[in-house]
Amino acid sequence: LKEAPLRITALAGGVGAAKMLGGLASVVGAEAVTAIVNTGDDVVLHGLHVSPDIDTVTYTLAGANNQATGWGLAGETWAVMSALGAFEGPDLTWFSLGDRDLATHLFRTSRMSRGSTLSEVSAAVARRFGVRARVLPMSDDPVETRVTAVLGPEDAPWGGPGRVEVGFQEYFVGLRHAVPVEAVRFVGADAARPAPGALEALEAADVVVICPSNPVVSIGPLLAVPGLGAAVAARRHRTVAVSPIVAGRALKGPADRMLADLGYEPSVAGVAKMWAPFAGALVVDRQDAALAGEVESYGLRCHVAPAVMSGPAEAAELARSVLRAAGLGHRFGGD
Ligand code: FO1
Repeated sequence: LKEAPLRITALAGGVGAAKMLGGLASVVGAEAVTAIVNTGDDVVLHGLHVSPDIDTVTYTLAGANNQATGWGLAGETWAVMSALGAFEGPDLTWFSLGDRDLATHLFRTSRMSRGSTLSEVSAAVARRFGVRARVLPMSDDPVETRVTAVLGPEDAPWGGPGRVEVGFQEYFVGLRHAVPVEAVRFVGADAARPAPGALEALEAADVVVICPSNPVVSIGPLLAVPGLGAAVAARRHRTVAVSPIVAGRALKGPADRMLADLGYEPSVAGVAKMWAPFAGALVVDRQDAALAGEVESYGLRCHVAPAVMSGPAEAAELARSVLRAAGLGHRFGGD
């Protein structure tokens, strides 16, 4: 009996999720993968709608991403940014937009100004880059992640010194996420509806993967969209999370510091506590093998496997570990 093709739906943020998705696509085929991507990082700059996590996922699945930074396009040129920097007045180049990346934002902004939804534009960008996986925003409605941080005098351009609420990119790029975080909120989440196809993708999935992204600001906004969090929780027995924290540290970005700032434990145990309502299993790196018992005490099966994706082969191996943790190892020639 020819088994139906596997269907994998992944909750994705930026760089770590993009690598995970690349690994999953290489194991089960890109057509079997649906990514539901965070849009809380989206920002309007120079009048252009920029969707960093959607673009990072799309460019990475296309094999077109800048390997050094993890975001933006490979082989980029910066003529527009350098020309923009030549003008007087406040710095307009703090968020680097490459010349070809700008075309994506021009296309997205142009199409949305004529009534296209973010879902429609994201599908068109994926087609243009030859991406066969489905790339869905978490919602077509605006959701804006805003961070309350404690700024120093040197952060005067961002409103410092003192406690200031800034947009996510002001925090992540402008302030280099180098400031303590006091609170995070997702403006608009309560009124946001899941993007078309997102709920169906969660319900139809043989396995739902919570990618190794920042639990607070990359997966958090997605789970805050009414209906999405509940749909993931309802599939808990078929949901596998991959820890973005290895040996107490984030592999990239501020996740460890942000978890600690916000009162969570920056460890696989802290991640297990956060994902307990949503996932039946957590994949942790071998460096955290000693914490497997504690992870399981929170009600998740703990699967110990190499969880640092230093290249495509490691990402594919982690994808196989995720599928094994979901009990689907037999489906792709795994054990
Ligand atoms: N991250 C930076 O640290 N500096 C940048 O100048 C920058 C520009 C940028 C442009 C387009 C894009 O899609 C992503 C970009 N990022 C930059 C990364 C971005 O801030 C993060 O990928 C996410 O928002 C967090 O996952």
